Amino acid sequence: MLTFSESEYSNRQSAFLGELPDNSLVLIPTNPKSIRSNDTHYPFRANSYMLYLCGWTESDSVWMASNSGGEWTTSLFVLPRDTKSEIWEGRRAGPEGAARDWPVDNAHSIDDLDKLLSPLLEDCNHVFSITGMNSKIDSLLADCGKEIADPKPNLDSLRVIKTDAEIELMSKSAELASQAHIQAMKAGVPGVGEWHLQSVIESCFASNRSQWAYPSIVGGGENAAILHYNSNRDPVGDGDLVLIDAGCEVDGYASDITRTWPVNGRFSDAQREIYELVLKSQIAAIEACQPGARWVAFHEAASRVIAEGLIELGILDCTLDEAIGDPLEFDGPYRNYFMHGTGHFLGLDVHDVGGGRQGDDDPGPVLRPGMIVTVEPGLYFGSWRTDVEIPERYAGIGVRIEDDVLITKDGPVVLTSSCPKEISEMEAIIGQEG
Ligand SMILES: [Mn+2]
Repeated sequence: MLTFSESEYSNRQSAFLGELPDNSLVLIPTNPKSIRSNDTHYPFRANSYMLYLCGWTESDSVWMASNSGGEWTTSLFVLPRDTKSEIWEGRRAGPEGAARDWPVDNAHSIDDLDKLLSPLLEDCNHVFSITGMNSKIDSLLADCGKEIADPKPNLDSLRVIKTDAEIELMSKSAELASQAHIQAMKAGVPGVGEWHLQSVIESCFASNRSQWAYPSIVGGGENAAILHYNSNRDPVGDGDLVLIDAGCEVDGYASDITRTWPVNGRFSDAQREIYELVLKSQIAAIEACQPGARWVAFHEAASRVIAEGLIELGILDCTLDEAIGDPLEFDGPYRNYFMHGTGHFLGLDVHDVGGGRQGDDDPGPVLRPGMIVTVEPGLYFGSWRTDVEIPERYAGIGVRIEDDVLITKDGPVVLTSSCPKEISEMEAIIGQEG
């Protein structure tokens, strides 16, 4: 089943292929299946370029386009029908189904790839392929004696601007993740297991025909100050905050939300001071997500508020300029407690294409309508840390707040706005289950 209309895919294909020279051959392979243990595989998920160009979700496949005759012809090479394999592994569309129901001109068995590819490879002047994804394709291309160009820059510049149909799907993904976080807040109670909150979140995903977009992070107490904590095996004590960074995938499109709240339903004074500061910085960063703004603008907005706040709370004893550091690098001592970027692109990949890693020297793109970014400042005071002085009042606190934001010509639109983040809103629903 195609996620979008045929015309959505053909528009994407024409926009991509229209920029390539005559006599080109393009090969986009899927990623291989990977083994989890012995003969058990991780669930297969087709790579996002394949999903973007034609919505094909089966493994062991290649999307191909060639314009040797002037016009572009697109093909899928897929696993052939095979009753014995299908009994064990599931039904296949096969080349007949692929040609009939997917947005390509024709389709073939993957077993015929070598045979059909070699004359095309010989005749074409330019070869484009994503290498490093499929070793079989890589070795086929290595033998052809031609330079292999990377099509990702062309594809990424298209993928980074979402179409109306993509925005609609991503809004659904954002709304489902918002509801899942609300369910988790309702299940909050002193002593609740991180794993239990994880199950509430992921059950909400699964019961809505979705799944996680990345392993859910549920960190209580000190675990909230570990950025990629996801063992989720500790109980969350009375008086502790829990940080939940969890998002789902709807028809391939990710959402990515973080909320931090006290499992007993009441923020302590110290927790409130840190939380309000992170929230203020997050709201300032969202406001900075304006069309035409430089990529780093929202990181700078968040950083400035955080640096000011750390001085006001007495955590940093210096001037604002000193706290921020180099005015281009933003590398001052506020980074001791806010050590990641303020956001990333979001789409088919949770850390989507389009460039712009914040916190290093990539100047990144300019924000444009149709882009979707996350905005997620945080502050972390892990008491075990030895790299920096941890203020006693805040020791053990970790807070991050993350929303998904669509850039429009009229400014930022928060797609995850139905997920509460004001203290009073959250305190009213924590533990209200049943
Ligand atoms: Mn994120």
